[in-house]
This record gives sequence, structure tokens and C-alpha cells, in this order.
Amino acid sequence: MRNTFMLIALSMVLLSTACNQKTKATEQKDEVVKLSDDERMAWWRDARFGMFIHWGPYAVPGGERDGQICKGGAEWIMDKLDYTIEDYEKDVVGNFNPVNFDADAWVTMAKNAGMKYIVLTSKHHDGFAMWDSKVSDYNIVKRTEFGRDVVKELAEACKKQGIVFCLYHSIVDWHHPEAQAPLYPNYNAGQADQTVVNPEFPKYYENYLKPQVVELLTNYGDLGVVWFDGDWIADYTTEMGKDFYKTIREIQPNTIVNNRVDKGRMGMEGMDMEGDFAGDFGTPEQEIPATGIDSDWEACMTMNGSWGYKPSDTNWKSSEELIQNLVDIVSKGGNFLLNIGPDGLGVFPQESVERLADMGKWTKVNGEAIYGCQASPVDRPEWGRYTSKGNVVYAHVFDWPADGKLMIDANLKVQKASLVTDGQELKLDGATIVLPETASDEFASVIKLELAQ
Ligand code: FHN
Repeated sequence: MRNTFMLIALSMVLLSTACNQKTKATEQKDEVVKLSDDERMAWWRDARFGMFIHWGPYAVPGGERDGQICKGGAEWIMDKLDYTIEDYEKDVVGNFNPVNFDADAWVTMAKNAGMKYIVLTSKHHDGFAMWDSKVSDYNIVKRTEFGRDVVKELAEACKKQGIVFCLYHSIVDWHHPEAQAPLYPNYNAGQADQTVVNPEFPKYYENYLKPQVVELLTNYGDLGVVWFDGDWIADYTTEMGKDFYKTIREIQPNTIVNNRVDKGRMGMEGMDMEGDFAGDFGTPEQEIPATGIDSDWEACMTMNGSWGYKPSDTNWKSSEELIQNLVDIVSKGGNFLLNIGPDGLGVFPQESVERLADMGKWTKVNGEAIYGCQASPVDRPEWGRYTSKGNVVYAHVFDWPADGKLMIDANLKVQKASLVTDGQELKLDGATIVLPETASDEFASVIKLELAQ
């Protein structure tokens, strides 16, 4: 127990160090506390649950143009429904006026859901900057009637509410002239032919992509994570990736960078292939690895099928599925980054709000079995999953046994079993736990197993 308290206390210190590093760096340049890799990753490993926010001008058409619905993610509408840059600027960016955007309300919703960090798209593949960039006026402050710096407002709201603020940033850019492959007509998004390389791209990297990220690292306080995407295009090289990683850590030594900063990622599975690649964690996308992985990783996932707002996509995952995904991921040693696609006015879809509320109710009661937890020490049981923390293993029961008997792994030497919901102690009979008649939670009932020392 004492160890658990010490661990929590150390995490709090590390989190506050992570939050304060920039302030210290600004005020006393030489005094940034450079954390070891384990210390730097500690808050993120403890957090386990974060909110992804895909938001930009593409939220206005919501995946639909002249009655045509774009396939896949609505944030790809520029590419999928063949907007010219001029048309996109006029019809999409020109109509982006999210007057109902309320950073505090967004952060409160994340916090109440039990999420510990937020990753906002500072720029997606459409190239539009969601902050007041000095590098280019293709941004929300200069190009919209709205005229507010969304990155700044969210960064401040996160700081106020104790949520770690992070940014997603796209390497792919369908708007910048030097980021287009001249031989590839449909922007550089698919780049099916990886031999077609754009000779102008290094200029875009040096004079645009990197300076914009430097701007974000310099003017918006501490970033918990810099989350890159678009690593797959042939124009972007491993040399650029390593240079980018180094540049970022020079400015904010304690920030965390995902593996899409380099070129090691193996597709949607998200982990790196063998080799020397920059990046601090793997990024499975829309999938959860079959078994635990003994390195840092975070699965990102949508609630329906689209990252950006897409009202025509009604294929929503249930709250039960999302809660069980969170448990499944933590039982395998990963983090869950769950996406929201706010609409063109800056409002979260009602379906997302409802699911966040359900997740909040669950994490409020069962959070001890998620935050600061590690992968299961034993094989996955048929009835659910295990997570672990120190001398405790948590049994997350998805399928409540009809006969009231829960068979646990014989390798677990359990001394005491109790329901997390109300602390009620449960009778142990060898490797069987005698359960009450009804499940203690409709989505996943958690039983705390205290092991013999
Ligand atoms: O193309 C993007 C997609 O729009 C979305 O941003 C996801 C989130 O991980 N990543 C990309 C594809 O890997």
C-alpha cells in the first residue's frame, strides 16, 4: 500500500514537473529539469485514457458535398471529393465560423469522462492551421470571421483544469505548394507510387512544417505529446524524422513524441519495425493488438467510423464496447486515445456526449483499476480481462457467470477479493470467487484481488 502511495506521489510530482518545465525554461533558461525517459513517460503511462479531437474547417461540410458523401473519414473531404485549393478556401474555410466553441466546456467533458489528456489537431492534412501562425496566414485567426486562436484557448483551459494538453500535427499538407508531388495529381495523400518523390518537399519541411511546429512548442506552454501523422508519404524521410524529433526535444526536453515522427511504423498495426527509429510510443489505429506488448503504445479509435464530424455516419460504438475497449487496452499495457469530431459550430455530437458521460460514470467508480495500471500478469480469461497494480490484480468481468462462480487464474495467489463498487468482500473457494447474483456494473464489473506477498 505504502508503495502505491509513493508511486502516486511520484507521478504527481512528475506530472507537475512536466507541466511546469516550460515555465521554468522561459523564466530561467538553464533550469529545465531534464527527466530520464522513464520519468518523462511516467504521467502518460499512468494516464491510460485520453481524448483525440479532430477539428478543422472540414467539420463544416461534415463529409458531404453537393449531395455526395465522402468515403471514410470526413476530414479527408478535400481529397476524396476533389476540392481545388481555391474551392476549399472559399466554400469550406470561408464558412468556418464555430461561434459555439467553448474550450472550457470541451475540457470539462474530457475530464468528466475520466480522460487525463487531450490531443487536438493543430493542422490536419488540409493544411489549415488552428492557431495564430506567423509562418503563414492560412490559419483560423487570419482566414475566418471567427478569428480566435483555438490552440491557445484549449491550452489555457487544459492548464486550468489539470488536463495535459497535446497536439496532433500532419506532415501531409494538401494546401502548401511545395508539399504537393507534381507528378501525383491527387495531392500527395495516397502516394500509391512511392517512387514519385517531390523535389520541393525538403523546402516545405525546413521552411514551413518545422517552423510551424517550433511555433507551437514555443508559444503555447508545455505540450504533453506531439502526435505526428502523414509519415507514410515518400517525400518525408527518416532523416527528417530524426531531425524533427531532436529539434522538438531541444525546445521541450520532457515532451513525448509518437512514432509517426519517423518512418518505422508498420501500417495500422502501429508498432515500429526493427531498426533505429525516433519516437516514444507506437500508434495502433482503429485496432487493438491481440496480446500485450512490452513497450509503450496507444491505440487511437473513433466512436463512429470517422475522425472528423460526419453526421451521415451513424455507426456508433456502444458505451459498453468503448468501456470494454479501454479495459482491453489497459490489460495489454496500452493507452486509449478516443476521438471526438466536433461539428462546424464547435459542438460535440450528442452521441459522443452520451458515451463520454457513460465512460465517466464508469471510470469514476472503477478508475483505480485503470489509472497507473499495468498489463495483466496472466493469460486473458474468457469472462473478461485483468489489469494489475503492484500487489493487486483487478478482474474486469464482462460476462457475469450465471452460476455465480468466477474461475480465476490458478497462478494468482489471492488473499482477499472484493467488489470495487462498494468494497463488499467476496468468498474465495480455491481458484473460484463466489459472486453476488447480479453484476455490479452493466458494462464491466471490477473485482479487486489482493495477492499474497
Ligand atoms: O489520415 C489520417 C486520419 O485522417 C486520422 O487523422 C488518423 C488518426 O490517427 N490518422 C490518419 C491515417 O493514419
